[in-house]
Amino acid sequence: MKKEVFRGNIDYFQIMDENGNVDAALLPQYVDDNKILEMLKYMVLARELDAKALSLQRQGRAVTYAPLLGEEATQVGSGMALRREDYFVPNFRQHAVYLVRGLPLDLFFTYWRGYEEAQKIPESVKGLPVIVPVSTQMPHAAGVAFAQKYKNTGAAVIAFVGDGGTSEGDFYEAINFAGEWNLPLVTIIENNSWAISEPTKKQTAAETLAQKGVAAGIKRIVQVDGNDVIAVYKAVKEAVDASKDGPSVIEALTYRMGLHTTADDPTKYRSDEELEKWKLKDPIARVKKYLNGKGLWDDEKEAAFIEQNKEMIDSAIEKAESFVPDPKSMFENLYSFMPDVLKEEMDEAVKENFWQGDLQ
Ligand SMILES: Cc1ncc(C[n+]2csc(CCOP(=O)(O)OP(=O)(O)O)c2C)c(N)n1
Ligand SMILES: [Mg+2]
Repeated sequence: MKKEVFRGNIDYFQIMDENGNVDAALLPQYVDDNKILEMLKYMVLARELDAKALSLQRQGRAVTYAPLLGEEATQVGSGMALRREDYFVPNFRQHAVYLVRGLPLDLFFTYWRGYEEAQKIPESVKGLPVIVPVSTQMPHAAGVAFAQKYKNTGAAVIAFVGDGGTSEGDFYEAINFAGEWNLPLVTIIENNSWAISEPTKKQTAAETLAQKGVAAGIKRIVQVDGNDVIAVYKAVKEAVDASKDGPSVIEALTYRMGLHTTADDPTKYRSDEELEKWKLKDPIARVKKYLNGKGLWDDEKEAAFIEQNKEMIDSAIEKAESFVPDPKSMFENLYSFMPDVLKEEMDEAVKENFWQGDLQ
């Protein structure tokens, strides 16, 4: 006897193409021009902040930074699709999600100046701190989603993972757990085509990263143009709305147009032609074309908007740069209670005053 026991498929969709043309059949009713304008403004602001953080690092005023250039649509589209009660779990590149969720900008700059104190994320943001060890955020995200289900809060948890992150055991464990427990977990694979110098096609023999969710028994799986903010918004909104019925996996196809981090030089491993090809798919340019055609945006409006943000950004940087760390926090935040041996080290450090002059 022989019978088919499984068959699956993954759909891809794009709503706004590279030229700003919209597929009217796919455009949801809840996305009007005002919404699209709001999306554009967040993306432009995210790019402005990103450039500023990069420039601060180059001036020695920030530590290693992971730019988001090129990934604005994936992050803004996702962030805007969340409801107030939903949580998000980032890795280390989702600055625009924090932005949309209202993280005070001085905390963004303070963290990237190297101060963990800025990782006490305000409760209203409903986001976990930046997580650098690849994919370790995934089991945490599944745990937060389990808590929502257990407490019956109705909230969804949106977890971000990179293409490289989907090769880690933690990723599979988390989505397997979410599938088995039918958790309100929305996993967004931010496939920016590279994991440092490793291209996505070398990560896996699978045709898509989205299909990894199939093995976890996850029913809602989709691949979207991650440079199309409307497609991302729709995919995440639908996943969030359906989260009470179980988990989703969304693969957003995007491109890291900049550096992996400020410690990286991508010219060593990728071609200019590839970058040029992706510049034509810029997530911001297509929305500008669309809104320009409607008379809602132009270069003048954009210049005024960028200028108008400057004061807010500069005062956030000023606040971040006036932050004076308490070196005791190096010791205090390691354990829920402090072991004696650590306390001895801390007391000695305080007595010796060993950091004076180094940190300020
Ligand atoms: C467990 C672990 N292994 C290795 C690293 C070093 N590392 C930092 S980012 C990165 C690549 C991540 O690629 P991806 O998941 O695609 O995210 P992206 O950086 O492209 O946003 C690696 C290998 C790390 N931080 N953690
Ligand atoms: Mg990547």
